[in-house]
Amino acid sequence: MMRFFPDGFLWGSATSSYQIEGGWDADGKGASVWDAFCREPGRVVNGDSGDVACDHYHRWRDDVALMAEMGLKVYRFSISWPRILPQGRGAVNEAGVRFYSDLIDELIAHDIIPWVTLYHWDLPLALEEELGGWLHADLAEIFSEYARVCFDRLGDRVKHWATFNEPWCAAMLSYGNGMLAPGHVSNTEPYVVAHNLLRAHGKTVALYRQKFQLEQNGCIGITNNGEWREPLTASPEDQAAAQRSIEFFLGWFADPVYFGDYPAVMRERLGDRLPVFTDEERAQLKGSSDYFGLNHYSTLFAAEPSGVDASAVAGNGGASADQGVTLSADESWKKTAMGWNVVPWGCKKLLQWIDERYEHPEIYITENGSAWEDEIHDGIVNDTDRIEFMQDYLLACHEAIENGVRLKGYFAWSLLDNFEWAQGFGKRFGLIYVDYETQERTTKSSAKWYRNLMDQNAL
Ligand code: GBH
Repeated sequence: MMRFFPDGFLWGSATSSYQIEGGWDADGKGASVWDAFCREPGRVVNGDSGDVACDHYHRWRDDVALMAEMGLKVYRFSISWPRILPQGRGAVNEAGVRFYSDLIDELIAHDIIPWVTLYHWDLPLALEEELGGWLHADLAEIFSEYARVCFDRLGDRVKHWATFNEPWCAAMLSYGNGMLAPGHVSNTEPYVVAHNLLRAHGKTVALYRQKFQLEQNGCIGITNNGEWREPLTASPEDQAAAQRSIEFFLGWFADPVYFGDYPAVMRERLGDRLPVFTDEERAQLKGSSDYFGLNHYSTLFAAEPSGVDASAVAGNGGASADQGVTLSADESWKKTAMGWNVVPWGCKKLLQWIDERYEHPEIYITENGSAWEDEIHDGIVNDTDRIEFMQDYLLACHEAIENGVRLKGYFAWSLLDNFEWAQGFGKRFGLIYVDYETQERTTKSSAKWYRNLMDQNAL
């Protein structure tokens, strides 16, 4: 049986600047917090860094040719802020603008839609050193000025913008458990950082809508990461725990964007640690996304804590313990090389949860994918686990669509194997295999499978 996706469904693949570009100090680029973080011993597995990564900064033309060969309709990538503004503000680095401008032209020449994220975690180091990064309230204004440069110089051709990729990670993993740059550990900072990220988002969307949208005729939104939390049992306590967990995760960022404020349960549990929006900020935030961008990877069970020390539970320590939920996995679930559970039905349930809570928005899955122990033999990477993963997650997406969810596109993470943050180059998510010694690219079996799917618009 062929399962068709709706007409005009946007098939794509995604990357981010620091993970693939390299050229870390090329042509006037400033340093980012990741350039500094990778140089701190012990931060990244194997001492890896994105100094060279996939050398996409120099190989972009060939990479676009590979995308065209794959039949991609959309390419989602991010702009490196310090490539455009080496100090984070002030003088524009023309070579940096030219890089993205040329890339965009090349994509359009190949009929590939550029889907551009303004921030995928590579904050200019100067802003970290001078202001303390996202802890500083001025970052909202400073970010929107950077965005203005991008709209102004690239918005004639870019019709799909996202302000932030996964603000949850940028707050919780960068300032909560220290896994991502700048590596802070705190149970107060994530809430301040999240607040400033949201303020920056609201301000930037307002700017785009007032000064650019009418003329440029594009859309703008935000991409949040959300994992499904399934109640461990049917008890009301476990059901409430699962709901609370999703509100602390996805609702933290999506509620302000759709309703203008944080979930009530966060206010109850966090009290003064949760900052308060001004009336103007609330008004700016409410309705500030033209689409619901979702990155989705996995699922866990959620339960009301029963022991004394709920915070000791794996994956739920530090500031994450504020939600008061015990997370667990089913031992029978298949796990990826990241240790994440493969639970396709969780994807369907999450899509339906979003559809219901946020009043039926247009949703794009801006990332979904998996890492496996890919190996190349005689020029072939036979990544059947990845094909199975995509197939099963897309089946779940298709079921959600049949149930009325307005899912409009799906972007596979990732186009290329790349720098997997604190995990370095050891984890491979790509549809295309990268040999980091020679920079040779090899199309995996999954890319061929995906091309066929995109061509048919059916599973
Ligand atoms: C994304 O982050 C990033 O946008 C991208 O840069 C990165 O390379 C890619 O994914 C792969 O990591 O066990 O249910 O709690 C994903 C971040 C993924 C954070 C899954 C938390 C835990 C799943 N997350 N995750 S769960």
